[in-house]
Amino acid sequence: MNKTIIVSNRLPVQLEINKNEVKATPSVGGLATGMKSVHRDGNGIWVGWSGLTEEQLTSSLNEKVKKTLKEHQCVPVNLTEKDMEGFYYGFSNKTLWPQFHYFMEYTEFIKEDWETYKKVNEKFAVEILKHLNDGDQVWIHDYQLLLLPQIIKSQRPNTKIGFFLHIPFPSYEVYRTLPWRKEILKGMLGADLLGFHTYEYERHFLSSVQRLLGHNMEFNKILLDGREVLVDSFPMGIDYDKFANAAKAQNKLPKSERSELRLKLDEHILSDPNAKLILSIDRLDYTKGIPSRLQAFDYFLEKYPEYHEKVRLIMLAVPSRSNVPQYQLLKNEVDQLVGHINGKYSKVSWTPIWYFYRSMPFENLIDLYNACDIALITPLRDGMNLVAKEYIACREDLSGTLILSEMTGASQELSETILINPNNYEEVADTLKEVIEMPIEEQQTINETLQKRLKRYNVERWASDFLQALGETNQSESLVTTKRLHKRSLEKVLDQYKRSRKRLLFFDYDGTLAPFTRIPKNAKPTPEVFDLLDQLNSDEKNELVLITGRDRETFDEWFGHKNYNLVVEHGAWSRLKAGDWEVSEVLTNEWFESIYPILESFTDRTPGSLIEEKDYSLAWHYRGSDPDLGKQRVRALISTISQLIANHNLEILEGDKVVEIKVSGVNKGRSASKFVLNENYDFIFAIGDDWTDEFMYRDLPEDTVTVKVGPKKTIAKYRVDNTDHVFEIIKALNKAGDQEIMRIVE
Ligand code: GDG
Repeated sequence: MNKTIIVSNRLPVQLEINKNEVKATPSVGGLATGMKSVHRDGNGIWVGWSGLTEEQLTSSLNEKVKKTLKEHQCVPVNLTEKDMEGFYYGFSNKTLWPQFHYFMEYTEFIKEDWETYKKVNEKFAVEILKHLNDGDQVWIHDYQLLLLPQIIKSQRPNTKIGFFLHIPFPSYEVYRTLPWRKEILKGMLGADLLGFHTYEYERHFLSSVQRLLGHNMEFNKILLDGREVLVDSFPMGIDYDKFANAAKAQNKLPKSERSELRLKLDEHILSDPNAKLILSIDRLDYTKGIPSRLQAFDYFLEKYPEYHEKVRLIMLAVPSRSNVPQYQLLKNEVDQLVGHINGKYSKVSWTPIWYFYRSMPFENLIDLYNACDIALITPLRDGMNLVAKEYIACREDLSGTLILSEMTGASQELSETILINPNNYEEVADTLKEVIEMPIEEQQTINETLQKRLKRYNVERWASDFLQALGETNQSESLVTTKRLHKRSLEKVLDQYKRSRKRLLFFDYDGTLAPFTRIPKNAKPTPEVFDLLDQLNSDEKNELVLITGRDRETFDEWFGHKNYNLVVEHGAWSRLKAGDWEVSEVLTNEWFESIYPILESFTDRTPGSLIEEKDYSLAWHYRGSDPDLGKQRVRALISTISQLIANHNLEILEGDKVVEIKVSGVNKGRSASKFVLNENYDFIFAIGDDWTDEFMYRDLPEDTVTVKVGPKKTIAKYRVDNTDHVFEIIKALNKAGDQEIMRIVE
């Protein structure tokens, strides 16, 4: 039976070692809950670090740990203290975490940490591969494992891999500063499905991929050599019923059974009809904006003294990553601020802040959600923020108000609540006042909408939506209908080639015989290309045609000394063997003078773009430009020249990062078809990468062997990945031709 392998930095169980005996308690975190059914059903396993370093594990203990974890369907990845230092405290939490949360001043780029990060990602892969069978799928979580998808994909190309990032993906301008930016993106692109909490993060990721790796995209699909990566947003939900039911159950408890914490909180509420409790819960992390929140609260108390003795901030800060220096500094800062504010405003009967620096049991967490009138959740950056959602889920009578930072992923889904900019103390203070005064009906209207949404899109739904999308990947129309020219199909083509008497072979140039270059003039044919083409051309059964959109002058310079058939400018000019160039259509270029100045003005305003002037057409290249700007300019250009196009009987061809304006009706299909009329060919072959080559595939006889280079949509029969594969095919054709000659000689 096929299974899902879940992978995250930590396993979803807590281990306790007592006198060499191991006890495991399942974690109750959001991820563990969301994954429960995926993990338990169908023999799923979870791979991750157990929390114990190799140094802590004696060999007998190691066996016990493994055995205990196995009972919980968990597989440990063993890490040393040094691994943890470089991988977790180092690269994950001193580089990726601050950078992805826009804390550039805390971001460190340390080569050794990067090396350890790579090594640990490999260690995870080794463990996964031991358990990975054909048909299994893998779901990898979070920023500690960004390289893992590609490591697995390279070993098991047929395995479906999903990846979900729980933290923000930063804008390109921030991401580009990472020294290992390309390696990280390539690592992530090993996945078939990449999930983010919000569309913003998805957009930032796509933009970085486009700018740094130059891959083509179709909406949210990234087209790689021979496969696609789907990128989408899946906002993570909570275990709604668990929180709502726990809150209900606690509200029902008689006073005698309530926790001490709850009784103390109730005491404050009952002290004054206008008393309010404000809640703040986070891991103690600089991204959560705790010092700013305290400063805003200080400002509120200063600006609105009428709330002294009435309002109290209940602040729970859960210890986190205390090995990282920034977290120690933050702890000191928060301690000082709390001391300062309490010192400044406290009265004998009132302290404005109750501060807890610890983790609380689940029941107490519910007490806090239940008892507090306002939740003040103001991170400076947060991938999602589940606390905000949990607070809403716990409000049984629909009272209470969530004040939420617009820098959290959750703010996208909870837009009906009160959103603030956490850096604006004035706004936070005024909002607090406003919310304290907010009529209950208004609170209820907001919470009703939010509760419905959170109940529907809960964490299980999140997990199942993700897995459904993963299941549907790789079934895109273009990949299904166009076969890859693999060993078997190539053998069939070669066999046909050998048996034929007269062959016609069309080769596009750029992207087919030469990889793309930023400056078109630099894509000169290499000696290898000449060797391959010469050999093809020397077989007298072959009629070789190079067919291109390029200008005549360049092709004459590059191929003029060869006796190949050449067709340039999409068919405006042709040269048969070593003959003279002939205009194949009655063409004019008088229209250049009206179009050229417009192209010039676009070039001036689009850095990296350039105009290519051919005899009968003009091409505007934008491969060197910002991809988004390029696309935007093309739309504007087309709309600017549309009237002129109609007047001069011209047409626009949109190629790969180029737009070409030429006389209508001249295309590769029409020019290729003319060759077919000359002879009775029994093998016709056409290969190209651009959509202008689609005219050939369309117009050549039906039994033509048509091949598309690259991942874009096509009507060709076969597909290959890149120019290297094209060379392999030519080599195979040459070899097939040779063998045939050998047979005749023998
Ligand atoms: C990362 C991203 C993203 C907190 N204190 C206690 C306690 N908690 C529980 C809460 C909540 C969870 O911890 C915290 O989740 P958050 O989402 O708020 O924040 P991160 O830990 O930073 O999580 C974040 C998340 O991943 C999921 O993708 O939302 O943006 O940074 O569930 O209830 N639980 C208990 N005692 C506590 O004292 N029992």
